[in-house]
Amino acid sequence: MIDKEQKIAAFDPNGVATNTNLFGLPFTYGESETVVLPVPWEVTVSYQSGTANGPQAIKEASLQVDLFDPLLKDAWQRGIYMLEVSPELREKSNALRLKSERYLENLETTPDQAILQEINAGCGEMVQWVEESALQVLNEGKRLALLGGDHSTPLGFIKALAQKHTSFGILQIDAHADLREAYEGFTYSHASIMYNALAVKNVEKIVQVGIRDYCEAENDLMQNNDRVQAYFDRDIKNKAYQGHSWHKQCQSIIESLPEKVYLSFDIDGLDPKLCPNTGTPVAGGLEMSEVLYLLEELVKSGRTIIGLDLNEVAPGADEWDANVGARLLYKLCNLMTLSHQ
Ligand SMILES: [Mn+2]
Repeated sequence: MIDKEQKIAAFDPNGVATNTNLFGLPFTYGESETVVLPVPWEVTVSYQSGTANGPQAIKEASLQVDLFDPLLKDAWQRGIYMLEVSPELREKSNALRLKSERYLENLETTPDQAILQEINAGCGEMVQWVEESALQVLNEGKRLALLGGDHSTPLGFIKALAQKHTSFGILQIDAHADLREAYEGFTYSHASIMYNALAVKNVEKIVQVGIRDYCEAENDLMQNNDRVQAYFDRDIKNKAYQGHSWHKQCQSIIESLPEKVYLSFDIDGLDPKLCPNTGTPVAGGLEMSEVLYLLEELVKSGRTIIGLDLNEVAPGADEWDANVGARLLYKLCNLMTLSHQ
């Protein structure tokens, strides 16, 4: 049995991947500082499906990601280990998704309350499973990145973090506000994740960036709730057109956040050219370089990323979304590590 030091000595970070682990890294769970929890779940997806395939597709695409990170010396040596995709969870998502489609077909006429209850109970079990899985990893002193699935998946993780931290903020990158109360009747809808996060009292503040698709009720909530602060895509772009630098805009976004930050990254916050197959794409949005700059500045400010999720990545036929998702995941994990130094 060779130990981690021997694996590091034997591994060529400049060569092609020689195994099928996430990012082709040679380490076990025990040898890795960061753990990726895949949650292949898409029960309440509204438009395009496929996000449950995200974790597996990202894992496959991750073999192409170069391991050098100019910000974090020998980043790969820290170890990032992806847990197995749970086939039971995946099957449960598929079964409930079929029911959800049938329920939505009759939503305007005769919605089936029994099916709705069953879906809500099943989603509640997923939230519970994520909370328990996350706690197990956190209790071993590791950092955790959750990989969705749709945007309903991180609620259990946020609840787990609330057991570890009395107060923290959420930085949400997203096209949507996700502040709907039980969207379409679904308590744990992807469109309700931040509404549900507000029920966790340790969540001191939710700072939203890139928002460009939201309803009037969500707008009211954003305007009237001190715990929610939105940086709309329109305002970000307008300020840029008027000569305000992205650097300055990033500083005010970061100043809105407390010291401890949970990052919830919905890939649809990016320009949809980077994620054309995501569940609910919206024109506009952020460039990869803009988002990474924001996060680098966040880390530079001294704030700590206590956990993160990347969700709504659906691979599509050409795997482009998974390619973007894999590179993004590597950067996010490294930034989280950097924020703990
Ligand atoms: Mn979202």
